[in-house]
Amino acid sequence: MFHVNIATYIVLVNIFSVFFGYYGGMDPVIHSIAGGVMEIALNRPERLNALDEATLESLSLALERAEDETVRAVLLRGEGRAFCAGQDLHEAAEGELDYQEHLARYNRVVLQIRRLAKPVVAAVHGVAAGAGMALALAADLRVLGRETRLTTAFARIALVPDSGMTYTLPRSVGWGRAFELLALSPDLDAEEAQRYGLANLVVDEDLVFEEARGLAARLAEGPTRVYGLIKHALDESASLGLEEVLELEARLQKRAGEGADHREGVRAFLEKRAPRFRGR
Ligand code: LHQ
Repeated sequence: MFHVNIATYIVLVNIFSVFFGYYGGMDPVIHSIAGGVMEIALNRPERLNALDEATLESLSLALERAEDETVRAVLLRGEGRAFCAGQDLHEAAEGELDYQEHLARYNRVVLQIRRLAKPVVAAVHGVAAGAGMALALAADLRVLGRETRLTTAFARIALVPDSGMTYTLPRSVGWGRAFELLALSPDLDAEEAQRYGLANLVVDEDLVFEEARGLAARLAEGPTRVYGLIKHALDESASLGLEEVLELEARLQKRAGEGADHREGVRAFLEKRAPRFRGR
């Protein structure tokens, strides 16, 4: 009887560990912090990191944590062979999604990335499609692999662009190209993406994470508070006239000028040494 119980116990423990290992280990977004960089990875490789409700909620939570002052730069990437294939079409096919309501989750994430007062680097390998491409465009810098493809994808399934794509895309590629990329949804290779200003850096496919980590680490050692102000200035300038932009720049310059990093930058210049910025 005792042996039966032990055996039953072992079987139950195994079932539980498989169950919790599966669900616990399948967190749709994983994140870690090291050296001032928060690395956030979409973690649904079997679906090319397609975004469903749970993934978007989890991504939003990770981005909330990125506001912590110990985080000075963020790296966004995907597990498996792709960055992100956009909305999970299995979830969409279930027919229970109210798209307008669901988009509130995307909108929150996009605004979190844009309003995060520190740089966000997207390490885009494999493919980025639909809202996955929009996420990459919401980041401040993009590192692509030579084999990486970008496609807007929305019109392929008769949808309009979302997740800020009609804002970010024409600002990079220009008005004339934007309609073409949104309506015809070609596969853009990394070289074209770079020509259109959509890629900051194109590297060998297997070096995407390494190069993006290097870039994020370098940013994390920079004047990160000022990076946040640059980001804010660029975003605001999109909807302002020249006079307002000039006033905004003056206000932000006052804030930058009062920062410890500015004092350190000037001191380092005069002392002919490298500055040690602390993001203050
Ligand atoms: C996927 C997906 C995917 C699920 C690949 N979902 N499984 C917002 C809110 C509300 C409503 C709707 O939309 C939006 C925003 C959007 O993002 S709309 C745009 C949605 N995304 C797409 O339309 C892209 C769909 N995917 C593709 O076109 C291709 O998979 C790409 C070009 C991304 C990659 O192609 P391949 O490298 O040839 O890979 P694959 O097609 O063989 O995919 C591999 C697996 O991943 C496959 O599963 P399986 O079980 O057959 O191996 C796909 O079903 C799955 N997968 N994308 N979005």
